[in-house]
Amino acid sequence: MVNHEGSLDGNGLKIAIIVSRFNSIVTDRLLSGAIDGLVRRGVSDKEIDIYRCPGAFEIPSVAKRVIDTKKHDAVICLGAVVRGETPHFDYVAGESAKGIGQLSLAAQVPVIYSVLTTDSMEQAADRAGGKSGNKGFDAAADAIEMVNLFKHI
Ligand code: INI
Repeated sequence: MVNHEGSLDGNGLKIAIIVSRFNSIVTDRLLSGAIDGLVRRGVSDKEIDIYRCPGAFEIPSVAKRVIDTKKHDAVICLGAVVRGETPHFDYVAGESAKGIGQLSLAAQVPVIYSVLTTDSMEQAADRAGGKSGNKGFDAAADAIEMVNLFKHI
């Protein structure tokens, strides 16, 4: 049996973060968590590029262009889509997830999906440094693990 898995050592890696501004009270916290998670695992803060876009809908188009630069070992996508009274939620959340999913299959580097989709701002805040942890911090670990896993494949 040969077990393949990626380590959580981020030394020497260059990482891109795409973060949307909509619901920035949440996405700013996801960003802080992601940076903290990367730096704590050895990624130099000079090797983190942050790209900001208006909303979660725009994340895939920005991520695609960032991937095309071939400058990064992984791309982390951060956003927060909160269900309101309109069907807009479903379109924005669906297109964002679909676009990021397509990129993750096509790209040669890991693309990490950390776009919160919640019914309320409270639920989103819980996942962005509140009682359910920080999904940005988790995304940092996922990105590093996936980079190191890809090296084994
Ligand atoms: N964008 C988000 O990131 N989160 C949301 O909750 C949201 N809602 O609810 O509308 C949202 N809308 C904006 C969208 O992402 C685009 O920026 C906009 O439609 C312009 O293309």
